[in-house]
Amino acid sequence: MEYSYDALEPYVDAQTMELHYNRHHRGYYNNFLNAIKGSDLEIKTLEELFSTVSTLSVVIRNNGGGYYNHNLFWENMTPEKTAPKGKLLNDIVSQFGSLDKFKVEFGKAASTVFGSGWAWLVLSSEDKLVITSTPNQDNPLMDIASIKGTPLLALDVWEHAYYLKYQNRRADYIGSFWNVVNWDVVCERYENAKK
Ligand code: MN3
Repeated sequence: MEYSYDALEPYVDAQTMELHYNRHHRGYYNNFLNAIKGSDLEIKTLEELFSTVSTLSVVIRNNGGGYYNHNLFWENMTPEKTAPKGKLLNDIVSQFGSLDKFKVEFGKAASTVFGSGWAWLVLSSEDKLVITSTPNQDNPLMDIASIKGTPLLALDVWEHAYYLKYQNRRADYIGSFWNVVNWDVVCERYENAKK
């Protein structure tokens, strides 16, 4: 992580960040490394592994996904104030009507995940911006995902991501998320995905 545990206060509290990064994220990482240790999966990229995840063990799917998803999530947040711009902003407006409408749609996807999971903005294989969600630690790069694409923005809606500060008010956590989104990173991912 490129910022301190308290950097996203008051939107994401320091205690949540520390537990989330140090315990949850580290747990996925260690379990993933143990699961692939000594196998030919060690030399594969996570993207390669996700593309055939349906043939692999559920331990690899859950922990490889957990490791990868959290890396994206830390990276697409920042204490700096950023805003979408350029091609990404144009395409959000042309596909969702406005940035606010996009936020409403994304929020709906995040709030309707039943139980634990993630909300995503992806660039789909049809070259469209698509909002989707996945259960558990699945992600849109996985062959089992109902909507596949390149992840541009990830939001963790597991209770461990918000319960200490927001308790059961997931909608408030989702609303706060917009204050800490690193749009520079999202724009960069979009440009790279378009290449
Ligand atoms: Mn998490």
